[in-house]
Amino acid sequence: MPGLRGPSDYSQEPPRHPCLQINAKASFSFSIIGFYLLEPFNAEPPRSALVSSYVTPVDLFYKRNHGPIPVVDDIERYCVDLVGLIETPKKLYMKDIRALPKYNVTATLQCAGNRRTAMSKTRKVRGVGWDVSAIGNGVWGGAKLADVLEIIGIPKLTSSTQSGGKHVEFVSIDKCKEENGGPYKASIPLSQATNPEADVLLAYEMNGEPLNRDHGYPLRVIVPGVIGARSVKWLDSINIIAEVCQGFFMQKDYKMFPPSVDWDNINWSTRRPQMDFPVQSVICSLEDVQSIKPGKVTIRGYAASGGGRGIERVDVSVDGGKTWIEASRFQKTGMPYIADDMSSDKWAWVLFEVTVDISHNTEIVAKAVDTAANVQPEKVQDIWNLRGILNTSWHRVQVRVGHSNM
Ligand SMILES: Nc1nc2c(c(=O)[nH]1)N[C@H]1C(S)=C(S)[C@@H](COP(=O)(O)O)O[C@H]1N2
Ligand SMILES: [Mo]
Repeated sequence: MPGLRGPSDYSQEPPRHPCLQINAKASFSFSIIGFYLLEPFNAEPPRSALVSSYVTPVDLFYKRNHGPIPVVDDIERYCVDLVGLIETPKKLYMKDIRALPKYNVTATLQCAGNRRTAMSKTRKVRGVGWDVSAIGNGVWGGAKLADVLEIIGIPKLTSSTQSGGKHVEFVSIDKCKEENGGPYKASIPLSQATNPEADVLLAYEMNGEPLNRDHGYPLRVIVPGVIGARSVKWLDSINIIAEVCQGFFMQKDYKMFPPSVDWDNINWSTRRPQMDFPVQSVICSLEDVQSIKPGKVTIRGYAASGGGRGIERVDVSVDGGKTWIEASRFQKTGMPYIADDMSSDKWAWVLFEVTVDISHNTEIVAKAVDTAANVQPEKVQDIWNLRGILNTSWHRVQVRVGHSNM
């Protein structure tokens, strides 16, 4: 959109919740307007906040950026350009997008770098360090991309257009150093974009409120079941293209490499861009090393899988993985969670809970199984990769039991 570009410095960042743990290099600069960040704002809530509610409050939702937060102050002028391999390019204004049927989709967004810090402890990786909270569950309100694409003459369930369009590229307003000052971008297959059941949204609401600046105001893409990197914020244009997007974040980042590949022998073109996220679970009611009193302890956490797969089971061990007990799973209170059932939110995480008796120092472990019977890998070493993505290894916490006379 002409004349609408993100700021190139961090002097216009929005206010943020003081509970968030900032993971960017926390360097600041001073100007007449005060102190401001020199790096993209990357922050996550304390893990205990994640299990306090099924829907993550907006101010506690993790924030992952690659540049300054854009300023869109003239919403009347804001529009999305639909361009590329289509007959007639079109501009869609907010009123056009709001005129389409509105859907509310409950979907979990997870950064591919979630739990990276734990992976880098076995062997160094490159990337922003995240603990276990680069994930959140939101209710996203907006138009379906499948309905938007129909406006430009691409019918539902199309995998290829007559002019050879096979992918849908989302281009943002922001400016990123990885793109040499250009915008963040990503693409998804046209077949997914035009499938109404894939629930890909152009969202203008988060948890029933207008999207805020940190999360993509005025409009962002939500690609349910896929790593967060493909859910482009601050949408500027939608480009119908023949090949997968050639941007940095599709081609030189967010790809899964085997442990044998390091920075001296990497060939980026040998791997595809990561899309669905694998099965994951994390204990959130205990810190990595936690002191507790002996007796009954309730262990709580989240489990999620990509591609719309439900969570079939969450196993918890209180003896470092020798024996397991099954945790109970829930989404909405008063309604039993049944994996892959119509009554469950297919794109959303499942919270789990189990009460155990603990009398001595031990390691507590969680692992989940999804409806395709995929299981989390035991050891982080086996899935180590140089970018430190998709750490879905068994989640472990150490408990130190303090007795009353201590
Ligand atoms: N325009 C734009 N979109 C973006 C990003 C970005 O830096 N710029 N980061 C991506 C990544 S890596 C993630 S994990 C999610 C994070 O979304 P959130 O900040 O709303 O939690 O946004 C994605 N969309
Ligand atoms: Mo991410």
